[in-house]
Amino acid sequence: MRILIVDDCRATALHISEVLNQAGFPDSIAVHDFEQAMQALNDSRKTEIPIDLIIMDISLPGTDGIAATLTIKSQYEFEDTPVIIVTAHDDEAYLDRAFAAGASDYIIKPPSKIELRARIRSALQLKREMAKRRQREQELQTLAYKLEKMTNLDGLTGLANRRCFDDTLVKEWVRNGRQDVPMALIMIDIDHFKSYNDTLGHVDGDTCLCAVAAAIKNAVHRPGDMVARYGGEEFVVILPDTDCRGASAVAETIHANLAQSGIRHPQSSVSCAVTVSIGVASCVPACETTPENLLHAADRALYQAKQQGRNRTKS
Ligand code: GH3
Ligand code: MG
Ligand code: MG
Ligand code: MG
Repeated sequence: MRILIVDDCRATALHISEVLNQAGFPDSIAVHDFEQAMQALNDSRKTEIPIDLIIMDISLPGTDGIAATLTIKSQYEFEDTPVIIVTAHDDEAYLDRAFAAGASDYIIKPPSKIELRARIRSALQLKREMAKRRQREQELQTLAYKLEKMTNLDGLTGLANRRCFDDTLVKEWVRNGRQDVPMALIMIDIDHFKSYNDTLGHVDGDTCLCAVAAAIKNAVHRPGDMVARYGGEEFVVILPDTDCRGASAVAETIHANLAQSGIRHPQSSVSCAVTVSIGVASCVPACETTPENLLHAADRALYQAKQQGRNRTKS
């Protein structure tokens, strides 16, 4: 336990340090004004030997002990460091101000060994409990973040998953409808992926899925666009404020990206490389239609792309 004593009276500082020693806290540093106190705190940060508690006099030259406490407690690194105000003042106005500034306790000088020990122990106990609570909160936050990711992201590709897609589709439907602008859906299905898996195995199949996901992701750039894994080897893209022409251009970029990555497909009837078939649909969301209608339209277009020989886009 390292304790910082801030008192402009050297004799008092020495006395407190002796009392601390007798009370079982031999490691204390005495400083005599606010600047020296900040210096000691900054040194503790640099050397990573923390100061666990501060005993602060009120009457200091320049900045008084209460203002000093306020400054120290407002710094992120020291917000949990307890400050005990020790003063000759017994005016209750100081007591109020001291606690308002963030002091943990307030002792009238001269403190007895027993009082000092009891109050220090209590302040340190509170600090430990606070640290434990903060750690628990942090663990819970990390867990909540992981859970949120797990519910919204596809574990293999890192894209949004089906659940996230369903939510976003409805939100975008409402938003684009309100703005009276078209929105587009792109459905993408890998060609002959079953034979890819059957020939090269599921591990290579998974790697291929990730590469296709990247080719799709690299084709969309607007902040509101969303790429999701719809299921198995099917992907879907939501393009807000986009008509059929704009969406078809994105689809062509997806074909081009994939051609550029040149993933070999030993069994493809289309080419030697992995290709995709794409269905595009777009509409201005209105009362008489539903997001499902748009999804079905994209799905129908995809079916046509498959029927007409794969590795193409239909709208
Ligand atoms: P088409 O050109 O008509 O789309 O033919 P296809 O073989 O791609 O279509 P089909 O629906 O018959 O096969 C899809 C295959 O996708 C079946 C399965 O082996 C594979 N698949 C689905 N999900 C995964 C996955 O998570 N990992 C891997 N490796 N393969 C998957
Ligand atoms: Mg003083
Ligand atoms: Mg499929
Ligand atoms: Mg397929």
